[in-house]
Amino acid sequence: MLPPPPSSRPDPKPVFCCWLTTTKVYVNTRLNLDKMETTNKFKTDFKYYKQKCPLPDFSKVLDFSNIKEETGLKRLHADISGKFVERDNEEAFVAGLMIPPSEWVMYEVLDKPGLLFIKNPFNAIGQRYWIYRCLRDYTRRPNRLNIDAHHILNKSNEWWDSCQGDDEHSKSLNRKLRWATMGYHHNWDTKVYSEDMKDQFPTDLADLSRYVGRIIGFQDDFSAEAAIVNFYHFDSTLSGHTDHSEMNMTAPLFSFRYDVHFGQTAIFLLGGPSLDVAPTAMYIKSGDIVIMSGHSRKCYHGIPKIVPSKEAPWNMDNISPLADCNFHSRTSEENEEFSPNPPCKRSRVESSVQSEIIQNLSCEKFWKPFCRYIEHSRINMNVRQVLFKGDKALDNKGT
Ligand SMILES: O=C(O)CCC(=O)C(=O)O
Repeated sequence: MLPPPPSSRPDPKPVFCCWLTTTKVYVNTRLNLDKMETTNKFKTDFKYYKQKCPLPDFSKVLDFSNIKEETGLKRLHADISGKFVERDNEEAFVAGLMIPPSEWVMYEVLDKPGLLFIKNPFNAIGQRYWIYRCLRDYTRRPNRLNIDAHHILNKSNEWWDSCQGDDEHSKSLNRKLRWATMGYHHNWDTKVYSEDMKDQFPTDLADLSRYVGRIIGFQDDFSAEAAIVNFYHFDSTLSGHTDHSEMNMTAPLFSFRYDVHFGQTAIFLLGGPSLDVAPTAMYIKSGDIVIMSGHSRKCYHGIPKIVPSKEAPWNMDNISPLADCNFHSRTSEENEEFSPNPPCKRSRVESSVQSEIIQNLSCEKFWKPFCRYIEHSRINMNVRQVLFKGDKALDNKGT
């Protein structure tokens, strides 16, 4: 089951609450306590990587940007033959934000079957595009945010616009955002998706998901229906948890979730189906894509630490600043069209969105506030399928 929203997550984290409750019973029996600790290997490693003093030894953390020998890993190759064709404009657009699939560096982690890792396939503009979408657009209504419950934004204000000032209120608002949900909204209380808590899924993200899925050989089997965007700062963690909400978990081998990451580097732990399996620690860096499918889909995972990124791949290619930085700012009518959940006029809206954002993102002045955010933060977009293939809707109303 997914943990409660990061902002409301107490410390110690919920996944370990039963452990704490149980230890109370054994509090005077050191032997039993030790036994409990050694069986919860996930927790032990989580605490280890989280600790500040002394700093943990990171030398055992799997670093996909520095693979010396591929022991324990299987190199994968893009499925660019046969079924893969750039069929329509949307795909061409997604492809324009990435390096060619034949150059993607991809691995499966052998002792975590189904865990696939794609080493940053985005170009710098691609990174900027998704960072912009997550911050500026995916945080707009009707998407849901953790801060909705705090009632600190009035109805006519959006989060990104409201946290651009240099005053304390803006800065605090900026740090308070921890998640946004899209499509079928995750219900943090019941963990059950419902037709009542659903908005349209952004088409560009659905296209990206389909494109990545097809390249790794899932063909058209994945339909993006729910997403959580997580926002992390250097002191943020995400406790160990498993995913239970997606209906397809009843057939987990056919379920996959894929995560795209931007900004600062995370230490990601992936354990087993129970907490007594020691997790593998790996770095996830800006642009990396992680796919949890098959066996790994049911495994405990969490983020004990965010560490500063050594590079800034969102600035790295030769982004030629536009001769004139006269970027187009939208009128309120255009903003309607620019909604993260565009209505049916899909192609027209999507293509107008692309060129405008992409053009603007080459301008350093336009990019600056987004750059300022990402220099101290990490964004994770995780995308899931909720419905069984062929189904059009859930049969519950979620009440
Ligand atoms: O931030 C990440 O990499 C993982 C996020 C996650 O596991 C979740 O939202 O369930």
